[in-house]
Amino acid sequence: MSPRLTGDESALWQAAARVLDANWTGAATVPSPGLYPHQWSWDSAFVCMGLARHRHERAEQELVSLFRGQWESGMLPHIVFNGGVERHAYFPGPELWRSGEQSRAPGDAETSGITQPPLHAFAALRLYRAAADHDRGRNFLRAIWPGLLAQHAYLARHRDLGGAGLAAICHPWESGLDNSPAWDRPLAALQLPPASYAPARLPRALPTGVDYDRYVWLVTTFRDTGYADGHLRDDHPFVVEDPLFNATYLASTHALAELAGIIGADPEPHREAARRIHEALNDRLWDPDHACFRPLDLRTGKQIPVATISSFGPLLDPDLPAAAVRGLVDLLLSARFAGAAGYPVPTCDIQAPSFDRAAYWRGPTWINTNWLLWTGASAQGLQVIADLLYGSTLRLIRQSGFREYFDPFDGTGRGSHDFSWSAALVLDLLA
Ligand code: 9YW
Repeated sequence: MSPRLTGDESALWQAAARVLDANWTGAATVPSPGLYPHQWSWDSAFVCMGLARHRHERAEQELVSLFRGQWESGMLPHIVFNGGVERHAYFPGPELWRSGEQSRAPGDAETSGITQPPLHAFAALRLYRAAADHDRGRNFLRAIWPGLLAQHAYLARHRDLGGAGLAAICHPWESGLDNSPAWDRPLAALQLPPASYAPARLPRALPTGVDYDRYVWLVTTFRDTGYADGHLRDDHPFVVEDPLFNATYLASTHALAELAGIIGADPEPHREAARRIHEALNDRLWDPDHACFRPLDLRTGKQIPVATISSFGPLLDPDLPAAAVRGLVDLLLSARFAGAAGYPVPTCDIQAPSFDRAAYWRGPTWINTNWLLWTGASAQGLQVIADLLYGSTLRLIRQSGFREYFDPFDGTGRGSHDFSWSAALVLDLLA
């Protein structure tokens, strides 16, 4: 069902809906059929926000399929593999993760062994709000509630490695921003054994070579402990508190409090959890000298200096102090992030030596991060910024289609075509 739209918007809506229909497997949506033939966790949350506007039942199914991959510990894996796809269609596939050997992993689905930004309670709340039938919506929430609670309990119990209330990531892939320059330092500090990994054939324009060696080594190191929580706490060499990951954690924790109210559960524990995350986010990841948020490397105890798109994540915090809002707005509108008039936000500071306009999360602009900033700016009452993000994000799609990512200076489309979250979030923007 499409909302009342102009002719041009209606054509865009139909095109976005066609992409999502084509990428639907019958149980879930793949990010891109050729490149990513499985189900990814934060992709599904974004897809759910779009499907909520288009095919409500499918949006519910999307989340249900994802939570089928949830581990006994509550860990929601970043990939749920599609058993119907040829085993070598994607690397790293189930053979790297070996979830089948883990008693805590589900018996009927192969998955990865790490997680991704926890946007799912936030998505479930938006899904409920978009529901035509609220009784039905409430029933769905009751069904998905235990999975959401377990996901958050896992993060609080097993990922609060700094002890202050934030969730730490143990792999760049957990951030969703795989090759962000933010991870260069902690990756460079890893001591890899010689020839730990023979590079596989990578049929994709993704980070390769030395980065991939490090990514894969981090996985095998964790996997070979049986994905032990104690290993993450005591030994794992990559442990970082990331602003964007924790901003989604906070937004979803607030959403849990609201969802609790809707289904008749107690919202107070979630409000309390949100207060704790908010405080830790602002105490630990805010850099007052540079007026922006930065990841904290728990192995060195130092903040990571480069400013990236993640620095703006805390705009999702409804209680963000006014000084932080001002600092982020100044940075966003400065030549470091608003270098190209008419195009939305690059994923890395344009003036940083590591910026690369063509390289994935090292510079290009992405629909999902623009959407998160748009959502945050709208919630902060930053209407002019929200409108700028809205217009420039739709401009990318009108100019170049539903591409995976875009050149931040001229809007050229890059990566895969018909990318699911690009289409889904357009539906949400237009609705
Ligand atoms: C990979 C699926 C995923 C996203 C990540 C993105 C990329 C997969 O694709 O990672 O092979 O590196 O970085 O955010 O969830 O769209």
